[in-house]
Amino acid sequence: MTIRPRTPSLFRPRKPIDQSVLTENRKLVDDINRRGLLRGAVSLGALTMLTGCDVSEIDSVQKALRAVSSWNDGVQNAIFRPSHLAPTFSPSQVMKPPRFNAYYPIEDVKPVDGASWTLELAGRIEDKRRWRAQDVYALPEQEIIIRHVCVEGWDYIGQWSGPNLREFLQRVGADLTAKYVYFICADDYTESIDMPTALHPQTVLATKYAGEIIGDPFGYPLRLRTSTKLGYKNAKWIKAIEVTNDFRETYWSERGFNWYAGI
Ligand SMILES: Nc1nc2c(c(=O)[nH]1)N[C@H]1C(S)=C(S)[C@@H](COP(=O)(O)O)O[C@H]1N2
Ligand SMILES: [Mo]
Repeated sequence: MTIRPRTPSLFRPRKPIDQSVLTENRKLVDDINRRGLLRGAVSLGALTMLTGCDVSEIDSVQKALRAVSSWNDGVQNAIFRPSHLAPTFSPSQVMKPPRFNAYYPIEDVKPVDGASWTLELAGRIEDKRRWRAQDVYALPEQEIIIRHVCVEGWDYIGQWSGPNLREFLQRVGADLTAKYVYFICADDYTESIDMPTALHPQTVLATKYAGEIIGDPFGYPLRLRTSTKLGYKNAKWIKAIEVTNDFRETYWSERGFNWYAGI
């Protein structure tokens, strides 16, 4: 965003901007409101105050919204406590089966064949040998009973187990000083998380739900489960993991949702 001095309005043709521009950018506005980034709700006035930008043009409104949303990625990252544990729950609170969500309905889930599936490793990883499902399933498991929070406004308690991501990354010789871990999924979905989140003690490559191998709709044979990120960061049907310093947009960040997505 360029911050430019205000031109006196006399010399500038002024198209009146109304709140409809905020409706058009609903995802960004919702994201900013949900995380309480502005005192009160998003308004054109509040955006001008916060960014110091002239938000009287449609373009700059969108830029200001993006700036507020991504500015917060840095802030969220700065206050992230790497080993602070998210609340956990008891087995009696676990919802069975879990609640399904994806960017398409459950009928359109294309099950992954576990027998032919292999996990590809890419980027800053020393040992890039592919993993078969039985080898991933033979690794030591960790169980977490945590709350899943979807931006759509619902949540549930889930019981997930599988190899701890930090241990897995160490085992394959990943560069733990790299910035991001990307997940490429069988359904053309992509997600990535920052390294501190990947190394968080409650971040798991989940293979089981409530003690049983996860069902097809929930990401069989391998999906991510974090305790500190919104639902959409938890990639299902993982087919490749890449460790990298290069930022790339992901499925939802391309569509205006906040990339950091902390809860
Ligand atoms: N591969 C893939 N992973 C995905 C999604 C998706 O569409 N594809 N949707 C995300 C969203 S928005 C949510 S809320 C959770 C839902 O996980 P669940 O079905 O296990 O509750 O998966 C996330 N991971
Ligand atoms: Mo979600």
